[in-house]
Amino acid sequence: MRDHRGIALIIVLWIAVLLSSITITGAYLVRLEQRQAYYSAREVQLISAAMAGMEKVKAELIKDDNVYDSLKEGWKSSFKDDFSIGEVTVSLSVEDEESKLNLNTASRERLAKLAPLERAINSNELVDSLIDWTDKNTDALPGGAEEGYYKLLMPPVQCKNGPLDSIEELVFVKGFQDTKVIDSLRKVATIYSDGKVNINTASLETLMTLPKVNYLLAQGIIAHRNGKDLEQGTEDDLPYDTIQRVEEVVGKDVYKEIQSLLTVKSSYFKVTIRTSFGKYSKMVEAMLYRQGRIVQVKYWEEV
Ligand SMILES: [Ca+2]
Ligand SMILES: [Ca+2]
Ligand SMILES: [Ca+2]
Repeated sequence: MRDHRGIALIIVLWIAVLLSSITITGAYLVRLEQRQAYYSAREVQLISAAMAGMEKVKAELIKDDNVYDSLKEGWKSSFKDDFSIGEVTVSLSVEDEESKLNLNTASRERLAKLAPLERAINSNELVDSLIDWTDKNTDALPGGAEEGYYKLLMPPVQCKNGPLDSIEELVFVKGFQDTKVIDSLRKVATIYSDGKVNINTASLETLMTLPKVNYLLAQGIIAHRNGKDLEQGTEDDLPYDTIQRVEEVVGKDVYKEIQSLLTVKSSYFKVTIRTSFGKYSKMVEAMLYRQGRIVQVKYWEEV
């Protein structure tokens, strides 16, 4: 009898242990589900704030004066400081793609003068390979490569013989396997403009790719538009309202060489948005295309 009681007690204890472990597992599962729901709600909150941020940029671009585009205008200057959307902090920056050199349309001379390509040890290889990759013909330049080279790779690669669809595509091009060059190009090169450079927004690196424009002239173009305080994007800036106005700075001869490569307006605007709440954050990149008063989203990418 005593033994039986003992066994019964053990069974009860075992059942209690089993039940409690089931309860623990159950509670754990419930907690995990709650946490997942919490994560995705947080994610939704961060993405919604990023979308709201992008809408603010669109609104600025729609109300912007389209005579020229400069760094003191609302699409650029309104986003210098972080702002809040609900509980989410939004850091946002806008760059016009016309401030950069278009890799699909630039001449060999200009590509060779673009800082990340000019400074690379294998500069000739990079420039020739890029041109061979995008030009329609199959004749390889001295430092370049065409399908004969790419089809022997393991695995073989199809030589594009057409324009780049993204800067990242360069990773397939001969000589570009050092991704540092691609990273630097992301800041000064584009594939989105019509090929003309906006003299109101162009960086020093971009301006220095123009024929006959050296460091001093490029500095001069920037100093002139920055106004008296020498700072860009401030109230006293003096944007070029027409391309002719740059002639005063560069002189007649240089102006004749570069005028067909210039613009004072921009159409493509890259928006980089970081949203954060506590330890959670999200990065998004979007490309906006403006035509008149219409702004389209070309891509939206979580990075
Ligand atoms: Ca404008
Ligand atoms: Ca080719
Ligand atoms: Ca200024």
